[in-house]
Amino acid sequence: MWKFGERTHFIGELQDLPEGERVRIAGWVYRKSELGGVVFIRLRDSTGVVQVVVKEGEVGQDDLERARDAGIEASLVVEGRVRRDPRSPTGVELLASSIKMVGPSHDFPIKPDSGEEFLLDNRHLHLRTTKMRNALLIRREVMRAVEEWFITNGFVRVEGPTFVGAAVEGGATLFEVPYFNRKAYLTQSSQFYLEAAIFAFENVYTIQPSFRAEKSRTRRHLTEFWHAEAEMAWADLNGMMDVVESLLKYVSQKVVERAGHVLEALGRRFEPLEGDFPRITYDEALDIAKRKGASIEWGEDFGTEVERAISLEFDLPVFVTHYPKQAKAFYHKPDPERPEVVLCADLLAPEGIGEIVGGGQRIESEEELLRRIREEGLNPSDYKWYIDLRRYGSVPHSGFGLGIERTIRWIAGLPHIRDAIPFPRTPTRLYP
Ligand code: NSS
Repeated sequence: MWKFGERTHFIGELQDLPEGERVRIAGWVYRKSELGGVVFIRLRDSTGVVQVVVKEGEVGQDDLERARDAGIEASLVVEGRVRRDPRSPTGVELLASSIKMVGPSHDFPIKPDSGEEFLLDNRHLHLRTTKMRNALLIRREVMRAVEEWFITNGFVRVEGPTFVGAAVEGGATLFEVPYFNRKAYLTQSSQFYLEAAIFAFENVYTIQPSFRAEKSRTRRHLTEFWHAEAEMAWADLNGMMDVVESLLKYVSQKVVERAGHVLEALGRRFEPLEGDFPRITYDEALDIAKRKGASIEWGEDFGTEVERAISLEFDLPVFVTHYPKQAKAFYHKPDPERPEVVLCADLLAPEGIGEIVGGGQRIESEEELLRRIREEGLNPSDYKWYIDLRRYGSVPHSGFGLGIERTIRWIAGLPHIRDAIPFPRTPTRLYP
C-alpha cells in the first residue's frame, strides 16, 4: 500500500515487528482512557487499531498533556517503541516517545447510542465507524469481483450517458431535469446503449449509477443505485441466465475468499454459492405464492412480499422466467410458443431478499418492436434510434441488470439497502 506522510509503518504492520523496534505511526483516536497518570490511546488507521501507552518519563510533559487533551477522532502522529504484549488482540502495543497533534477533534457527535436518523444525517462522519467501514469493504469486494468476472470473460466495458431522452423502464419512475430549453431525464438503465454496442463488441457491460424516482420508502429501493448491466449478441434467455449464474458464483466465492473476516465481523454467515440455481416459471412461482396465502392474480408483477415468500422456498438464488407480457417492459421478446408471456428472468436472492437481477431476451424484429411500443401506448418517435438497431443486421440478443446495493445487502446481511452505499439517496434524503 502507498505510504504518505511521516509514518514509517501502518498499524497493521506492527504485529510483525520485534520488541523494541522504533516506529512512527499516524491515525485517529478511537478510544482513550487514563489510569494512574498513564494515558492509553487506541489509535486507528485504515489497517487496524493499536494501543498507545503514553507515560511520564517516556514522553515530555507537553506530549503527555497533548495526549490527555486529544478527543475522540483527533488525528495524531505518534513515535515510539513496539512492545510485545500477549494481552493485546494483535500481540503488540506502542510505548510512545513523542506525540504530535495534527487535527484536534472536540465532541465527536457519533456515540454508541446514536439513533438511525442522526447517523444518516451524519453519514459523512459515520463512514469511519467499524460498522460502516465493514459494509463498505464488502461493497469494494463485490464491485471488484463483478468487474473482474466481466474482464476475464472478455466483455468490453461501454458506458451509457446519464442524461437521456426517453424511458427504458416506464415513465412513472423518471427523473426529469431541465436540459437547456428541453427536457432530459436521468437514466434508469444503460440497456439500450449496451444493445447498440453489441454490434461492435458482441459481449458488453457497464457498472454505473441508474436513477429511479421511486416514491416507495422500502428497505430495497434507492433513488440512485449502482447498476451492473450486460448485453450479449446471439444469446438467448438460457444463455443470459448462465452468465448471471456464473457471475454470482464468482462474486460469492471472491467476497468470501478476500473478505471472509469482514463478513464475520458483521456477524454474517455466508458461504460461496454452489450447485445449479433453480429456474422456475412465473406460473410455478404464482402457485407457490398462492399456496402461501398471497392474494395475487395471474398477470400482476410480484411485489416485495410475494418475492419474499417465493425466495424463502429456496436455499439458492432462484430464476423466475416467463412473466406475463403486461407485467414487463415493452422490449422483452414474447415467447413464440406462448405470446402472452415474455422470455424474461428475474433472479430472486434467498432469505427473503427478493429480486436482485432483471433481464431477458430482447425483441430483434423491427415489426414486432413497433407493435409492442404501440401496444403500450408509447410514441415510436421517442425510440427512433433503438428501433433503427433492428434494421442493420439485427441478431437475437439478451441481457440483464444487477442491482449492486441489493447484492451487497444480501451478501453482507445488512438490514437496509442504504447501508450498502456510502451516501444513500432516497425520496427524503439528499444530505449529506
Ligand atoms: O428494472 S430492472 O429490473 N431491469 C432493468 O433496468 C433492465 N433494463 C436491466 C437490463 O436488462 N439491462 O432493474 C434491474 C435491477 C433490479 O433487479 C434491482 O436489483 C436493481 O436493478 N434496481 C434497484 N436497486 C435499488 N433501488 C432501486 N430503486 C432499484 N431499481 C432496480
